[in-house]
Amino acid sequence: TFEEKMENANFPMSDKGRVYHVEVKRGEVANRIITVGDHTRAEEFAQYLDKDSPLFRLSSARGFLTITGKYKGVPISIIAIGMGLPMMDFFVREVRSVVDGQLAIIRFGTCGSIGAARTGSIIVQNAAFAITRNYNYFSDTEEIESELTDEKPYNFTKIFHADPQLYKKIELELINSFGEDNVFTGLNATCDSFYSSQGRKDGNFRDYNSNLISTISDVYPEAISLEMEAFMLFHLAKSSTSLPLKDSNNTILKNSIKAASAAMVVADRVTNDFISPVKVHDIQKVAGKAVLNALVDFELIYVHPDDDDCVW
Ligand code: R1P
Ligand code: URA
Repeated sequence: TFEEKMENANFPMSDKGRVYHVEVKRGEVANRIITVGDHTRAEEFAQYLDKDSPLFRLSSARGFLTITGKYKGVPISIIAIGMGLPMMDFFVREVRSVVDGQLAIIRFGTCGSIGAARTGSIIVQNAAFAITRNYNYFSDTEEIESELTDEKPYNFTKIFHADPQLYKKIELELINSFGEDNVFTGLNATCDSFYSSQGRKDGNFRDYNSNLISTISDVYPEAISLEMEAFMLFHLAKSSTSLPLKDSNNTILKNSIKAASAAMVVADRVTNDFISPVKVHDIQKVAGKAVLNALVDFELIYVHPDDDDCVW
């Protein structure tokens, strides 16, 4: 357990330099990161890391699992974060604070399909917007039911984009592994609930979401998938500040984080089919290698921490 003395309520860190929720410190996370939701997916991907390099593993009390090693000789971290927008926010901000240089972060998750992709296929999410429940709409049911309100039950954000070079590399590796017919590229909706803001019916709550999927098609006809984290990753990458590092042309590097995302379709929201767990593992085995290959092939500017404790 994490019992080091904590300092600085603004951005809490332990006296040994560990961040509060992910619990890693400088030298424990590489600049190239694959992030997943599920811990077993992280462990499956970790099996591909070089056997002749030591594996660093840290499981935090708040549900983050960090595994750092090398793939084809290149330092890589695989980080499982659980689910949802706040977990992505904790992960990106805390890891950014303990890693020097540029970061390349690829999310590999699962998603629902609202387009042509059937279960078992892969969606490269080259852009994302968020759908959040508009809590105000639910504050006065009488008003809603008499349609006296201008509020809408769900809010849609603008679109944020993946890094174009990074997502194209992932797309190419996935097409090489799964074939062109099984890989779709397009816009993703990141939702703040698996249920209400993804248009699932749940008789235990008044969700006012029976038209949500058709509203998505009206607002963003190009949207093809639904999941719960990619938007926050792209949004934070876009908001990331420039680095004091300079590239070979001596210009200051803008946006220190390069991000991309792909997900396997587990829920077909058109046919209502749901994938079997065995199939998920089969797909993960192939997809893990494809994503690792894309990540090590991506150029990054970084500095090895000059620290005896560095695990890579
Ligand atoms: C919901 O079942 C979870 O699956 C998807 C969603 O984004 C959400 O986190 O991704 P992961 O499989 O990576 O967790
Ligand atoms: N993850 C989601 O967020 N939604 C789905 O339908 C499937 C996986």
